[in-house]
Amino acid sequence: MPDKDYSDAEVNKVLTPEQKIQLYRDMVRIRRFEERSIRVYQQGKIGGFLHLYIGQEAIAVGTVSLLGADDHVITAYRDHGHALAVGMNMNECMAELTGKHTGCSKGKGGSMHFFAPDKNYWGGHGIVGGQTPLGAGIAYALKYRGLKGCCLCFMGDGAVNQGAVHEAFNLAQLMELPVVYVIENNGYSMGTSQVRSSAFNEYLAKRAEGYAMAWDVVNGNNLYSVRAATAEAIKRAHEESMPTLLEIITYRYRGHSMSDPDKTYREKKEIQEYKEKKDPITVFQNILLEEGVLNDELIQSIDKEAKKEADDAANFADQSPFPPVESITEDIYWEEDNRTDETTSQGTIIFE
Ligand SMILES: Cc1ncc(C[n+]2csc(CCOP(=O)(O)OP(=O)(O)O)c2C)c(N)n1
Ligand SMILES: [Mg+2]
Repeated sequence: MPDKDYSDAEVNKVLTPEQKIQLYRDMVRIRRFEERSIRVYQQGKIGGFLHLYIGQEAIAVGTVSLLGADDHVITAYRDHGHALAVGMNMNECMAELTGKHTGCSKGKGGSMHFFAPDKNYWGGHGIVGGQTPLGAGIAYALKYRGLKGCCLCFMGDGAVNQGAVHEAFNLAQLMELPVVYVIENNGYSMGTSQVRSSAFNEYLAKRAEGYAMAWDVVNGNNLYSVRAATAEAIKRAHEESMPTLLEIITYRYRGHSMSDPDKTYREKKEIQEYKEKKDPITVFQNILLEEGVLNDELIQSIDKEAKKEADDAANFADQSPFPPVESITEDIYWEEDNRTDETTSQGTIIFE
C-alpha cells in the first residue's frame, strides 16, 4: 500500500476546523445512510440491487470536496456515496432506492441510477466501465465550451479490464481532455479478487503508461491523502487540460450487493482487520482528535444527527407514492418527452 506523506499538502493545510468537521460529517452521513438502507432492504422495500459504499467513504468525500462550479462527476452503480457527497439529500436518495416518485430519478432508476444534473452529477451506471467514455465526453464538452472544469470519472478495479475503458483512456490522452479517472480499488469485482482478474505489475494505474497518461496511487483510507493526490490531478486537468489515472486503494466491508452472501471468496478476518486498523472514518476521526478539531461530544452528536437524518429519509420514502401508471413512458426516451414532427418523422432525431 502506497503511503506518501501528504500532511504538508497545501490543499489540506488551508482547511478550516469547520471544513474538516464537515468532511468528517459527510463520511459519517454516507455510512449511516448505507446502514439504514440495509434495514430498508431487509424489510423488502427495495426491489433490485443495492451496492453499498461502506468502507470507501473517504474517496467520494475527499475527491468531491475539491470540485468547483464547472467540475462534473460520473460513476458506476456503487453511487450512493458520490451522490451524498455532491450534495444530494437523503430523502431523494432513499425514495429512489424504494422506487418512489419523489426519488431523484422519479423512482425509475433505483440504487444504480442516482442522478442530479443540477449538481453536475451524471450518475449512476450499471454497465461496468460504461461511464468511462461518457466521462471523456463530458470532459470534451467542457473543453469545447472553453470552461476551466474537469470530469471526475470513477470506476472499480474490475472495470479496468473492459475494452471501452482503454478506448476512453486513449482518447482522453490523445485529445488532451480534462478528465480525472479514478479507480476505486476495493480489491474485488463481485467475488473475484483483483489478483485473480487482472494481469498487472504493481499497480492497475500503471496501465496509464500505455497511453502516456499521468498516474498516481493513493491510500484511500486517509482523507487527506485522497485530497492531496486528487488536487494534483484536478490541477493538471484545469491548468493543462490533461487527463490523469488515479488508483485509490480502498476496501468494501459488505458483499458486492445485498444478494452476495460474501462467504466464499474472502476470510472474515480480512474484513475485521480493515475495520479495526484502516477504517476511513476512524482514521480521520483520530487525526482530527489529535489536531484538537474533534472531541467525543461532537463525535456523538454528529453520529446521532446522521442516524436521525437517515431514519427521517426512510420515513419520507415510506410515505411517498409510487410513480403513477400514466408516467410509465416518461423519462425513458428523450424523443418521447420531446415529440415534434422532427423527432418522430422517418426516424430522424434532431438533437440541439
Ligand atoms: C459489461 C458488464 N459486465 C459484467 C457486469 C456484471 N458485473 C456487475 S458489477 C461487476 C463487478 C465490477 O467490479 P468493480 O469494477 O471492481 O466494482 P465494485 O463492484 O468493486 O465497485 C460485474 C462483473 C456488468 N454489469 N457489466
Ligand atoms: Mg472492485
